Amino acid sequence: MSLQSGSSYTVSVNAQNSAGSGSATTLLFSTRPLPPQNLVIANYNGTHAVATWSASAGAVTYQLALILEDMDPTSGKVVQYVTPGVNFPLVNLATGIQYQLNVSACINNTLCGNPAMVTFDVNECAFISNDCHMFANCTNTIGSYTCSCIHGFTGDGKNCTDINECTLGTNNCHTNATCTNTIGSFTCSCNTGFTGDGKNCTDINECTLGTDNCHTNATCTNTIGSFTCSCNTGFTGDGVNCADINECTLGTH
Ligand SMILES: [Ca+2]
Ligand SMILES: [Ca+2]
Repeated sequence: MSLQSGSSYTVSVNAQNSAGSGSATTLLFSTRPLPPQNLVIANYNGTHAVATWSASAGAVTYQLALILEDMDPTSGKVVQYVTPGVNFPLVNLATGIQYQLNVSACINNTLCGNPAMVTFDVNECAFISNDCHMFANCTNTIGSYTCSCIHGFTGDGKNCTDINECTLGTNNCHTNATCTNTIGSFTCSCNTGFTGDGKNCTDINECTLGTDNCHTNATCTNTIGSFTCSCNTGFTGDGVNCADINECTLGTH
């Protein structure tokens, strides 16, 4: 004979012999319900939450036990029996505590099945003020929380200061670029005479681009990062200004 959990049964027994049947003896009994399924803490809002679960077959009431951090089952405080109930509000939760909620399905308030269990705590990172720095990430942990500085900042999470990547040399600016520190990061810009995104900088050929200022009668020579001008044969000057040499006057003809 197979029995279902969370069910009530009646068994009648009577003895028989050739002379007939005796009076029946009746036994009433019930089987314990299975643990509730899908027990979760939902609608979390700071120090308030709602425990929800799926109904157990045969359950008339549910027994809730809220167990605190030390996890000693004997410290579990029976919250109450809820009827019929597949949810229960949890209020005035305290920070810094790990909670365990046990929910058992009961046929009556004394015949309860094994509990479903869920652990939870107050999420200090949401809804609750915490002392993580404005440039830190807050991570909830069971019973507490941690703070860690975000990328580009250094510190213990309660205090975070900008990392100067330019003076520390932890930037990836090109050799021919200038690093500028910013709050949380840095920028790279190619130096004069170079072009690129600051991470890669290549020489500008001012001579072929025609952006040089060499004189009409001078020859432009590209250099890495700059260029030079030199007056052509027959002219004198610094390359930017070239004057004709009067070979007749100078007697160099
Ligand atoms: Ca920085
Ligand atoms: Ca150049």
